Amino acid sequence: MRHNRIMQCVLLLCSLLLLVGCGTRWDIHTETTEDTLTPMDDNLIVVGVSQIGSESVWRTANTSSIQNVFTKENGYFLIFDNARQKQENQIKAIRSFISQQVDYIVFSPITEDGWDTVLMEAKEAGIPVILFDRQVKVSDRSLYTTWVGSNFEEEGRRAGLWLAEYLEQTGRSGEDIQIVVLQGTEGSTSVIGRTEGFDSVAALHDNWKILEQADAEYTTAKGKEVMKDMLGRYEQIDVVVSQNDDMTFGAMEALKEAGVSTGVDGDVILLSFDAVKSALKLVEDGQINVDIECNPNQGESIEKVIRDMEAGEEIESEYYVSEQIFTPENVSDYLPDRTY
Ligand code: GYE
Repeated sequence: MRHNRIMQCVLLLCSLLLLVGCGTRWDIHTETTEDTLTPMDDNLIVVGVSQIGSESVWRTANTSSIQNVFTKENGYFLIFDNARQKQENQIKAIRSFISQQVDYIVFSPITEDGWDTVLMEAKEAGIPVILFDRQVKVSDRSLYTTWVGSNFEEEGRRAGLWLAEYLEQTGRSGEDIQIVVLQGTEGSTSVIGRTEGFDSVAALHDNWKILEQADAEYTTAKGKEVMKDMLGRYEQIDVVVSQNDDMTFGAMEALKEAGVSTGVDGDVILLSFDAVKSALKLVEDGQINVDIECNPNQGESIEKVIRDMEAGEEIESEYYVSEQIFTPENVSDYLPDRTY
């Protein structure tokens, strides 16, 4: 059965390639590795993965964790699509997976809305859907099997609780604190959760004033642009909360160009999220005060779900990955072994 399906996949993929002319395989947004085009034995599980894009260091690590586990050696035929930050590309990819009759559809929805129709098509095709990283808002929960990712609201809370403790430790808990927030992709689960979590702590501190929360799209370029604009509009900024390290890198460039220092002995307290290695080095240097980890290594958890489904095991409605926070006091213990 799987062998026929796979041969259909190969034939369909070849016909799709013909349709897009002499262009490379990548014209249809599907970065197909060599081995997904070779004839497969009939025991491989066909998995279609729609990834949001390549917007951040975290996303690259997240993609690697998936591609490293869904290999032929592990018993999988992987069809991977990079949606380049566009929901319509994800919907196209999911429809392509359905027409190729994959065994599982795995995807990280760029934003929470707009998925009911295509997920109903997958359900009608009898193809289980597993979400990772971000979530969907749908009218019928049965449109997907489960979700693997982070507790974003807890991440936001951790940032707020760390700031409260830091201000206490530095004798500033009674001061008026002006805060700006660089948010990621509007409408994404990580932004919604991190914002709600941080705001829930900020609401306990009357002396904290959140001046603005602006969409900087989780990218370095936009992070720099938005930070520069804020610096031009606010007389006093005491804290910058940046919802991923890539925006933090851009914000630090803008702050530096404005002659504003960050971190332990800086003018501005800087909180970041993701905790990728390059940012943790800045924590160790004291330029970032705290980095709230968001664990991108979700591939193994997703693969375990599929293995359990293949074995007819009970599946949970959600699976959380483990995470912590990093400060100049503890980061050196973890940096040497950090893989991303
Ligand atoms: O923080 C960011 C990526 O949804 C947790 O998306 C993910 C976020 C992550 O672009 O780097």
